[in-house]
Amino acid sequence: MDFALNEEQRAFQDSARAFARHELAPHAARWDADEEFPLATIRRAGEMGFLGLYTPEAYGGLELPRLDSALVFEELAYGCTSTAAYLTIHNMVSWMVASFGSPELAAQWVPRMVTGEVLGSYCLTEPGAGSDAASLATRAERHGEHYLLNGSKMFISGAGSTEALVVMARTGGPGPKGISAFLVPADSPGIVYGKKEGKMGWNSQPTRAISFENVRVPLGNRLGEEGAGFTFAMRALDGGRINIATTAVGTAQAAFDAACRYVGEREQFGAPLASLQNIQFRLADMQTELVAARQMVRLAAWQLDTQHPEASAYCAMAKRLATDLAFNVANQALQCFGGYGYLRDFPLERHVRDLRVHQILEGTNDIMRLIIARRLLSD
Ligand code: FAD
Ligand code: 2MC
Repeated sequence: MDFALNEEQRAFQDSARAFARHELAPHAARWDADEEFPLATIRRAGEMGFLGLYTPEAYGGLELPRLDSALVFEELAYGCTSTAAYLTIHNMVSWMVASFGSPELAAQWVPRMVTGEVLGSYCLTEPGAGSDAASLATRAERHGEHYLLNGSKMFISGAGSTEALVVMARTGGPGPKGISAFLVPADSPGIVYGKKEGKMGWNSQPTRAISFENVRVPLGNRLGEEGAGFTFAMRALDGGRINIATTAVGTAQAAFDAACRYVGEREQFGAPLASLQNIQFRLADMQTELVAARQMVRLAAWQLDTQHPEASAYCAMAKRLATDLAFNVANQALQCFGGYGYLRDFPLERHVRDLRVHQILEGTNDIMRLIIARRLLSD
């Protein structure tokens, strides 16, 4: 067993770190305040390969293992959590189209997704179907050579600024087996986007509801067979949960590093805060939690790469643990800053706001517990 990263992994990490420091970090506070979706920067991320990290090489992606991809996403989140998180969703979408779409559909869309010419959104959640995703009600009725899509989606990341929607919709009866997945061009007639949601964090990417009214979707835009869509959506989320976990770790590391610098400089009672044992112990716990979270994420990513039968449960464990620990680390880092941590002049409050949603989306941490418990009680 070797925990060291190899030369190639370190090289990817270094290039992501440089991109995060130069292209993301200097602008993250402004993107947050102005709620700006940084399209030009996202396209530059495409030039670096970050829009197709685990997308097959056949369609222009890097086809990296999930472990290597997680290293890159962690570094990108160090620079801007919200932008890095959108990049992970885009990667998940392009991977779905490449993996489950017909070769013709994949060849038509995926190479443009890898460059950033086409950006993607993942559309599972509905107003009435959040955690219970298999109860979704959006319908796709077949009419000859196309489907007619009707229904609505909620909380869709990137919506209104993306070109490709992967939509899970019902083609059959109730439950997961009645669900199919489709690639829907985002400008199709009959699609209406809701207002940009006002959010606590993740402000450099828009989130909107989408409604579909008699949207024509060609038969060839279905991913795989009818009824396979829910399994595709869940398989995508296994990797997605690693991504949400690793971006949480990268953000918590940024908060931790800022706290370490601050307590060395800030003096109270005639000495730097770092000389106080309670501050030292707080930092020691934060560092321990960061290492534990990171290692759990890498273990889950390795399980997914090796198609381990326990991989889905480990992805859920990694997401639950890393997002809870990362939120705690960032919150403790904010505490080290005292009142200054609460000011927008410092990045701590943004880190805490951004991290909060990692405990909610791509399956709440309660749903992660449900997945883990079902697995451990199943044998
Ligand atoms: P609910 O399912 O109503 O849950 C409410 C509470 O009840 C939670 O605490 C939950 O843990 C708990 N709960 C529910 N069921 C159980 C249970 N069986 N056992 C124990 N506790 C339970 N979705 C997409 O499809 N695409 C996106 O791009 C996307 N982006 C998002 C971006 C943001 C900023 C946000 C906030 C959400 C996004 N989502 C997206 C939706 C997200 O995945 C859902 O919000 C999430 O899955 C929870 O669903 P819900 O909000 O309906 O909560
Ligand atoms: N990989 C492959 N197949 C899977 C799977 C996985 N990880 N998870 C489930 N399946 C299959 C499962 O095997 C079953 O098929 P079969 O009967 O043939 O064995 C089928 O899918 C149904 O699974 P369940 O019986 O577990 O379905 P149930 O409805 O009981 O629970 C649950 C599913 C709760 C795990 C799922 O609804 C879930 O993950 N909910 C959370 C929703 C969520 O994560 N939303 C995220 C939206 S995206 C987002 O937030 C973004 C920011 C992008």
